[in-house]
Order: sequence, then C-alpha cells, then structure tokens
Amino acid sequence: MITLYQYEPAFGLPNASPFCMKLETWLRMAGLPFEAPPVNLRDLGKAPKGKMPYIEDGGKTFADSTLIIEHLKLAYGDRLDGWLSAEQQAVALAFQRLIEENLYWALLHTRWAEPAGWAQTRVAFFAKMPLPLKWLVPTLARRGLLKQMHGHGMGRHSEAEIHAIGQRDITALSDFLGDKPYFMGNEPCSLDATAYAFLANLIGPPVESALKQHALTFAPLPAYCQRMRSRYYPDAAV
Ligand SMILES: N[C@@H](CCC(=O)N[C@@H](CS)C(=O)NCC(=O)O)C(=O)O
Repeated sequence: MITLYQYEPAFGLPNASPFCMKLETWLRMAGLPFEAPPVNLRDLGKAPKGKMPYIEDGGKTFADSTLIIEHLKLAYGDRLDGWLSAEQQAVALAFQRLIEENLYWALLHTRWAEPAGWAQTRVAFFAKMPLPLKWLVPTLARRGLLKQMHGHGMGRHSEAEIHAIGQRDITALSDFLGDKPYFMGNEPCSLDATAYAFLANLIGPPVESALKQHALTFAPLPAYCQRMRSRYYPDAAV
C-alpha cells in the first residue's frame, strides 16, 4: 500500500498545498490505492527533502510530486499519459512547468506576502496549533516563505508586477484549455492533476487576490475545476 504524507486539508480544499493536492489527485486519477495518515506542519522535518508531499512505497521513501509520479509510473504502469504523442507530452510538460515553477510563486505571494491573504493563511494553517507555537510558528514560517520567494526571484518584483506575471499565466491556461474538457483533450492526463490542484487552490480559498479575480473572469477555469472535482472527489464538499 502506498502511504501518502501531506498536509491536513485547509481552505475547504482537499489540500491547501497545491503540490500535495496534485499528487493526491494523480493517485485518484490513476486508481492507485493509498492511505494518508494525518500529518501536521511539525512533521515537515521527517520529509526527505524538507517539503510535502512524500510517500512510502514498498519500504522506500520518495519525495517530490513529479519524481514520485515518475516512480509510480515505473512501478505500476503509465495509466494516464500513454495516449499522448511526443508533441503533446512536450506541451503538457511546458504547461506543468509554467504552473509549478512560475504561477506557484505568484500564488504564494497572494497567500504569504499580501496582508489580506496572510490574514486568511495564518488562520487556515496555524489556528489549531497549541500555544506558544501558534504565536511563533506563523511568523517564522512566513519569514521562511518570503525568503524562498526572494531566492526564486518572484519575491523581488513589485506586487503589481507579480499580479501581471500570474495573470498572464492564467490567461494562457484558459486560452489553451478553451472548450476542451481536459487540458490535453477529451481525456485527462497527468497535466490535469497539476492544473486542477493549482487552479482550485487559486479559485477556491477565501483569499480575494488579483489572481483569483482574474481566473474567475474566464468561465472555462471554474467549470474545469468543477468537472475535475466531480470526477475525482465526488465525496468532497468543495
Ligand atoms: N517540487 C516539490 C515542491 C513541494 C513544495 O514546494 N511543497 C511545499 C508546500 S506546497 C512545502 O512543503 N513547503 C515547505 C517549505 O518549503 O518549508 C514537489 O513537486 O513536491
């Protein structure tokens, strides 16, 4: 049995970490059984690369959602992407990178840097912590995230520049999705695990950001999230 280690649900989403939600969605899409014991922020120290998600499978530990998916494809077969041509795989990879390596950092800015987003994030992620952790951990976590954003480069831009960068990515996603049911056509593939996880994290939480407002101007994006949710999380309330 695959054991998935990820954050607890927050913001009314299966997971408020888009990378955790990506992997759980992918497991559901591939139909691979898994268990997900409760893990909290303090267990991050056990993660092999210091980030969530990670898994245990066959007595071994694997970290990083993309590397985990590569392992699972080798171990259990490629159940989702076999129908993609080499050209389609290249496009899917480019969109995956756009979402995970660029849009993600703009999303982080709305949650951790912008005062209105931080007020929501602080409550959603840390309210259940016991004192005195509840006083200390949010400030330290925020400082760490802001440092990562600066290191990546996104955090060096002005807020207006970050919004414009994220909005261009969102427009590209909506233009490419168009009226297709899934990103690469009539059937879902691994890119949809990423796209759904990140778009739901953008649109779903009560963080009223410029990115969320922009995403909601494109009807295909919320409709797509709804489609994915109904298909893969029929039990979820979000
Ligand atoms: N490339 C990694 C990214 C994972 C990641 O950034 N996880 C975040 C949550 S969304 C995390 O655990 N951050 C904790 C930290 O950086 O301290 C993956 O695909 O799994």
